[in-house]
Amino acid sequence: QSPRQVLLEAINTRELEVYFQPIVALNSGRMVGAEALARWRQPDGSYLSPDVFITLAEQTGLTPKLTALIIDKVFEDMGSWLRQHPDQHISINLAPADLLSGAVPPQLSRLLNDWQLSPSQIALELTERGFADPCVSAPAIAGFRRAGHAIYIDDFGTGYSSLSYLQDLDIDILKIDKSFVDAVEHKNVTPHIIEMAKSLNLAMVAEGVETEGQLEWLRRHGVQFGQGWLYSKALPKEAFIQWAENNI
Ligand code: G
Ligand code: G
Ligand code: MN
Ligand code: NA
Repeated sequence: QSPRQVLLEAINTRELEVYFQPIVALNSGRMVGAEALARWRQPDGSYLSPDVFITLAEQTGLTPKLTALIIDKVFEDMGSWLRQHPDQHISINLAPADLLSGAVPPQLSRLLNDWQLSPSQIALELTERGFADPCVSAPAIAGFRRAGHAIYIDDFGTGYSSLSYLQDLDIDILKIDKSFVDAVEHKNVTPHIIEMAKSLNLAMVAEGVETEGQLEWLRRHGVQFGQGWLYSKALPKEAFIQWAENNI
């Protein structure tokens, strides 16, 4: 069997799982939401890195199927919890092919209606790579915004999106890539990234926050939100809900 066939089988049998990593307001330490992260457990019990199978999906045309399963599972796992916590949200990662396919907006609209949830409870994360073709990304983003979803730019600082382009798109939040968070106490690039976000009037989520020192630095520099192992790793549904109950 080819790697593509194995992945397709795992999608069709709904074997892929979703974990949830809390996103926290840095000043209060309170949770504001979570990012949904795909996980694929192998027969030997180990987990294959999403960097591997997300890339495999992108290279073999399986992204729309994979994304549809992840979105289904986000609602299956968290729909009822989101109903009980209307101020909380889950952010879902989309790949460039998801913007092209056009399948995500109707799926979200159907599930939000089934679960009677507000579109503000589902945010969408797009990487800067996702902007490669503005003719595709601009209308897709506009559609999500019209439907009431927030848009997060993932891995901000690692790509090449021009500031004016980001300004034209109706973006809500920039996620500062972990590599810049790692560097805060030693290098000088991160303040520039933060200044860019501020000049665009965008809020920020710092990714990969691991230490109190980083937390202090980020707070001092006006970064509002963060996620990382300092708070919690990505957790399966039950463990996540338990963590959330203690941190809302
Ligand atoms: O945190 P983690 O190691 O699980 O994530 C590795 C990479 O895989 C990250 O860049 C993350 O954005 C990406 N990723 C995780 N889950 C998904 C998903 O459901 N869809 C897409 N497109 N990317 C994902
Ligand atoms: O969507 P994105 O590619 O940004 O996914 C975030 C990735 O970073 C995931 O692989 C997630 O598991 C990982 N991650 C999240 N928090 C931390 C952290 O504090 N430290 C490290 N080393 N990795 C993290
Ligand atoms: Mn992400
Ligand atoms: Na990221």
